[in-house]
Amino acid sequence: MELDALRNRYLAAVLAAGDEAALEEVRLAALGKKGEISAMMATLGKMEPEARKAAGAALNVLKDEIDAALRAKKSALADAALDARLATEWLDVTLPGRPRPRGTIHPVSQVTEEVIAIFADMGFAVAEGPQVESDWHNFDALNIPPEHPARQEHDTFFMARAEGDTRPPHVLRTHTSPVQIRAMEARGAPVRIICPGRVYRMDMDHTHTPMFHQVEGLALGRDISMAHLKWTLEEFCRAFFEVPSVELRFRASHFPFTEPSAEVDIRCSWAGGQLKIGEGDSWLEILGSGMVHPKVLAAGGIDPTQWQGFAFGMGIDRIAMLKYGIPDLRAFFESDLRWLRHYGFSALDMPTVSGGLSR
Ligand code: 2NL
Repeated sequence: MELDALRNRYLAAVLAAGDEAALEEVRLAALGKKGEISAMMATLGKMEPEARKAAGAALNVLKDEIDAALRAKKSALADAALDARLATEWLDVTLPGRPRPRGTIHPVSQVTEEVIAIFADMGFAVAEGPQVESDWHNFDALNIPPEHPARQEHDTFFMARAEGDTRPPHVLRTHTSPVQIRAMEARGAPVRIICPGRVYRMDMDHTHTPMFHQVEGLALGRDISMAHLKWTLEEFCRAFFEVPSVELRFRASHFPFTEPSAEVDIRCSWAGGQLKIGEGDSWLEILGSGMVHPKVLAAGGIDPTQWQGFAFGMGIDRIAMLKYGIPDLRAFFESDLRWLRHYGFSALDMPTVSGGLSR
């Protein structure tokens, strides 16, 4: 009778347990080391052999019964918990996919990477520098003294000066040349670098934007000559425009920072209104270049009696337009998504000289 009451009480408690923790409490109360059934088992030793046999068997049956009920309830609780999770964590796999908006690589970024890949292949490292420059790095060091007309031609943006500060104001760099001055100061010679980046001039019309992109190159050694310049630029143009051969024309020119100086044209054709590089009877100006002026070497801390070399500069936006047939410069900086989708590149097609530049 006593065991029946015990059985009913524990089986009811098992049924009533709402979660695994409650169920574990029931198990401990009944079958735990200090549980009620265990305590009763401990009293068997003091019984007469006949009574012990009967009581022991009954207790074992009861223990097995409660144990079975506990297991059944435990598995029922686990099933219920899984059902509850499945009820909330569902996914309608028949829904149509929602394509995420996908960006593209801007033609300026693409062309910058192409130019870097080509020059890296010829042993040029990339150098970068500040866009707000000292007047000295942007002009004086490049043999452009204060009264030089080139200062006016550059349509410079000047930074605000503190009240009473009489030093020349800093400027938004008008070319990436100051990066090369800094590289000469920091690395000395020999050196082979290219400097791509943003430059600023106060100019705005069909073919000019107040911010545009330039890449300049510098190679200094004991006996680097115009011949090296010519080979380097031919090699660059062949790789960049992806044509088997190019013809360049060097026209005598003038820059304050090079002597001699040359503007470089590339042979092209406009037949049918389509620009074709490398063939035809027209010439297209693509860059400026020359042998670095001794005063510029000296400004960069390099002895012009020991070292010499070439430098060149070109507009990234301009060569991007030529290569990819983009008609309007100003659209480059308008952030028009339709334009960006049309002229942009896939992020997965990083340009390499061996793998192709513009697949
Ligand atoms: C152009 C012409 C040029 C350079 C840039 C340069 C830099 C140093 C020393 C000497 Cl540190 N020269 N740069 C030389 C010749 C031409 O750019 O038409 N750029 C768009």
